[in-house]
Amino acid sequence: MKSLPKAAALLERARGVTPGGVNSPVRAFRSVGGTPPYILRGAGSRLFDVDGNSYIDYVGSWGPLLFGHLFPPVVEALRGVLDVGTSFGAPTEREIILAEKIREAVPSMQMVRLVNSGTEATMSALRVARGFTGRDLTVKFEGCYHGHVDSLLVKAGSGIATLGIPDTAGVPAAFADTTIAVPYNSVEALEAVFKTHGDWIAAVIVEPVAGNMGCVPPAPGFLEAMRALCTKRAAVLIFDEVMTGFRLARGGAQELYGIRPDLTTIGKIVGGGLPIAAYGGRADIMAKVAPSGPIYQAGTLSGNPLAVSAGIAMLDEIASRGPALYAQLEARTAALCAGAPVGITVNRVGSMFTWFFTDQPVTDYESAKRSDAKRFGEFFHHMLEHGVYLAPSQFEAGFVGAAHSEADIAATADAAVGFFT
Ligand code: HOZ
Repeated sequence: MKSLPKAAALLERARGVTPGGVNSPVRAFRSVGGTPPYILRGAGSRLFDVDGNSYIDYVGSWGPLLFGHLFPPVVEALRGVLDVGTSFGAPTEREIILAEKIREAVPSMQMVRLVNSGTEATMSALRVARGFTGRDLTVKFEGCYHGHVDSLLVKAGSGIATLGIPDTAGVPAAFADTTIAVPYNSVEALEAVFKTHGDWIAAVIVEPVAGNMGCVPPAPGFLEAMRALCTKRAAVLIFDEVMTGFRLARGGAQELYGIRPDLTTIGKIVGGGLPIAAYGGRADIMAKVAPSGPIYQAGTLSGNPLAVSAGIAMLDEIASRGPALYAQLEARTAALCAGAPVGITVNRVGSMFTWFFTDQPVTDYESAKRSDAKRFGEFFHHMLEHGVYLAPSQFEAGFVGAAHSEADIAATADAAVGFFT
């Protein structure tokens, strides 16, 4: 394992003041062991740590950095805001501009509400679905993660899967009981749940391409069947596109697969590294949100000028690069994932990818869990030693961005081949 003496000292210090020494659990490297590098700065596709190492970064702040670190248009937009004020808690024209740009890219989001994190977006979307339908139950999929919303921490992926936490302490049973979790990609299981509970289901929430159990694509027909069932039983279909939004296509997974959800949550790329997210969808549903309607949701920093300006810069860049951006991401990620050896299953959709340490197909949470965690840990540390920064968990997706050069990709593929041979 890489020796990181300065990081080790910082981690020790951090443990005295923060639980586990980190502000989000997966960062602690618990499932892979060793010490997390402490980051000094980023530039383009690279991270630089306090121990003098540099890494090609495939975490990209867990997804937002589609154009890499310190992307000049975002930096410039932020500088502009610093001259006028960083938070007003009052309406600004910028918020309208961003909401209009979101709607232009994702037409199903007819009305948009800006919030501060993906968790807030999914929490709010669920409340809106319940308020709109007058029903209480939510259907989610095992291994999907929708932030740390009480009722959505049932059979969740990401850190919950990484740390193997079965039931999160502090979530009242009454909240967890409002959620039914079914296997990802199982139309049969979804039909069965609707058969039994259809009259009480407010919403089905899904990562249309799962990223929080590693990357798991939807099987052909899965999203279509979900859409049809929700329409038939008047349940609200929520696409959690916090990870896939603006990543798999300008219009997200819903554009890629041609499915129109009722509500959508977005985050990550829409802030380019600043804390912002949004939920939105059908105008008749969103009209129920306060102050237009009776469903309450609010936030002091919602729509704050820094995050909104970064978002505008990101969406302008995405629009101006057009389909060529996604063609480039597709080609680079395909090159990275080509030539996986026997015994490894590579899942990839666009620029999201995961190397699973199993020779069996990974189509849901159960098959993802069959991956050899010990071998993944060895691979992870091999890559780190070779200057490649991957997510420290088998249950997270990797992200290629527009800042990754062909040389970055070739160096990363070489490092991986070095492990496998
Ligand atoms: N749950 C996040 C990724 N799926 C990780 C958040 C973080 O550690 O920053």
